[in-house]
Amino acid sequence: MPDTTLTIAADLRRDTAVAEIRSTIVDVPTVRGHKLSQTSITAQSYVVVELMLANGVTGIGEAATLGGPRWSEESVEAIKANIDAYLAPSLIGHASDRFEAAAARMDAAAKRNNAAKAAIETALFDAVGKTLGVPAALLLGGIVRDRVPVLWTLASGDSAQEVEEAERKLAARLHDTFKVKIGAQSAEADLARLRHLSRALEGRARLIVDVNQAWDEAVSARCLPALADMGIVLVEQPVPAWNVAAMARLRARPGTPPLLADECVFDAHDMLAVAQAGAADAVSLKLVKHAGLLGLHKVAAVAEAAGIALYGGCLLESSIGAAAHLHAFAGLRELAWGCEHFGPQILTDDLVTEPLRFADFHVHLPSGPGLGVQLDQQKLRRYARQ
Ligand code: MUC
Ligand code: MG
Repeated sequence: MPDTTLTIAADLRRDTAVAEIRSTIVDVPTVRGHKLSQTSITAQSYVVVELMLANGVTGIGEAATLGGPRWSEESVEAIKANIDAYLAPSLIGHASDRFEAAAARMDAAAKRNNAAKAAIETALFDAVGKTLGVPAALLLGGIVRDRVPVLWTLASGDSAQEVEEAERKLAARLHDTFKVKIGAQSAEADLARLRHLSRALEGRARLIVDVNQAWDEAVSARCLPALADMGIVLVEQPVPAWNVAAMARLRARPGTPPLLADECVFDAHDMLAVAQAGAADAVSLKLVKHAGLLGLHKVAAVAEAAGIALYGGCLLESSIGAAAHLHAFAGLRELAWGCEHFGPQILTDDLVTEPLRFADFHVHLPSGPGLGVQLDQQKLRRYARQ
């Protein structure tokens, strides 16, 4: 009796070699201005990756940025250039189901460039999942959760408008946790804005803040107790990413709310350093930081080992990138802080045929093989940068 398993595996291997990788820069308008400490946007720019296998199946991925090379060092222009010149060539002919080996090849072809790598690895999981007829989450260890609590970010900078926006999201049963972007104005102005928001929403919603590295240690020491007094339940990246020691000292001060590490944790080594320094209570997991779904799970494993809680982060991805994150989050044993994948809701349009489902304060894992979403070629052409 011939061993058919080996034959099938061999066919799969030959057929699922990477044949072509295509990258497209797109710009999608947002429904309102979105202001952070270091940048302000009225459109989201992405690089959409299409990865074709020898068997004809196409997988998709997305690299998100926020206001050019200002949130991190990557910009869509550089992401496309490095995918086309270095990362895509490193994978042509590679067996697409050899994910870790693919990540090693990309690391040999380019240092960092984590958002670019994440978009390509996402497309690998999508293509292989579609080939095998299984969800990407299954290839990562299986599904623990089919939906994730999802927060909304308030970032117009105008607290009256933000209260109105939060009321609309609460009434629609879409979001009851709100992340407020601060750091673009003075700490005093932000504290006044937060007092207005916390009074207006008291007892009906949870508030967290993201300072996006804008405060130094002295300003943080002065303001963190005031945030706790207002009932802010989590403070994200108050100080610059390099200042892990300050995060640890601030966290040890009485009256400091739980701290969420974002820009200071890109890879598993950063996570270990933050854990050893006792610098965070939680960590924001994002594909653009961890270079892919495998990297995200490695960071999560270090955090879990250190007793650091997990928070499903974003960079305002469309339904492509948000679906990729949901598949990475689906298999985590715990995700104490839910996620912030509101991205598809802040865009005026989406890039997939059927956007993600938001209901009952959750975002739902799309069913179906691979990412469970399909690229809308017409939208890709409409928003492609000429
Ligand atoms: C960040 O720093 O968390 C996440 C939500 C948002 O509005 O900005 C991103 C980036
Ligand atoms: Mg952040």
